[in-house]
Amino acid sequence: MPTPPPEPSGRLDQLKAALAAASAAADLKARGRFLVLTHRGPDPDALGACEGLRQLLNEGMGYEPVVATLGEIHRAENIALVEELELDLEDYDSIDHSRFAGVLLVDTQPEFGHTVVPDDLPVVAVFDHHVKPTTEPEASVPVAFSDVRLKVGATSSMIQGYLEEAGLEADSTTASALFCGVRYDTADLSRNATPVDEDAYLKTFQNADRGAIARIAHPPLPLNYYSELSGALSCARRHGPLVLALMGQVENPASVAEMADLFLRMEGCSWALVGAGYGDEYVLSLRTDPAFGRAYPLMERVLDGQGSFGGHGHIAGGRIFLSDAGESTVRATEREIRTHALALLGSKGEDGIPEEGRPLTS
Ligand SMILES: [Mn+2]
Repeated sequence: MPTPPPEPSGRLDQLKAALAAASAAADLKARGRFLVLTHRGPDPDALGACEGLRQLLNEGMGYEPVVATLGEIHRAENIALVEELELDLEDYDSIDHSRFAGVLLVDTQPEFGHTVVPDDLPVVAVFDHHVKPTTEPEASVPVAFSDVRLKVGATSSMIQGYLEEAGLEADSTTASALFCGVRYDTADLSRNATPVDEDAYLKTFQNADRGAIARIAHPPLPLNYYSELSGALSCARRHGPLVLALMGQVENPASVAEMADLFLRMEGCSWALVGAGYGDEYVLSLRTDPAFGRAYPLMERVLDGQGSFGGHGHIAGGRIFLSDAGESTVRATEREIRTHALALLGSKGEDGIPEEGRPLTS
């Protein structure tokens, strides 16, 4: 049964009770063992929250947690985070479910499109800060303990709160991972940040490995980053406040978010939408200027019922499954996205913008 949102001070006790009940109900060999999962292709906030739960469950409660991830990690910062901190991540696809009493899910919710939860294990706890898309089905997975705080900037901040409530100080690896989670989801507390995030950012920084977090912030970049940057610069078009770049097929899907971040920094850009085909998926990133509004409703209208998406504040990501990876399918998808994005401009009263937009370079 889903529980109502807990009172601030009661969360840790409710979580402990849910874990104890799940452990007691499990087979002998699975007792005390929990699987910590997040969304596909985890970002720093997801990884930070996983590491925080690892320490909370292990040191704070004497359980054996295993963190497992699904999907490749592409973004250079995220790869650097895993490597610099030597995170112990198992591959979701090779997990033996019978070893576990239940699942804890962070930075996502069971019904989200980019998330897989085993159907043979109970979901004991969910920690998240994302809005549930209206296109997702009604909650169908029962969750014993649910902590979803839409205003909080990072799930890592929420998990730091649990560590503190349990009287634990994050160790260097955990603190570094949590700090990166808060840092990247809130752009160093400059967006979507609440007092919970400020507190977590400052406290985790004290125990973080400063050399590691500096190297994570400036990771080595693969060669394809530069070729995709070149491609994005030539296909990007300015449509009044919108910078739209639909890049065709890419080698590295992380380029999509990279370029969206880069374009949003352009003077006069209030929102940036970047998309590219990667295998049989079309990947999208949308960023908005804080003064302009939230990213999530825009992404919902750009997708217009297709694919899946998620987001919070000024960041949204989406994906559409393609019937094939061929160029004509990618082009057709891009035409549709472009039409939807430009229709949004119209509805915001931006007249006089040429239909084809303006290139960045003449
Ligand atoms: Mn997050």
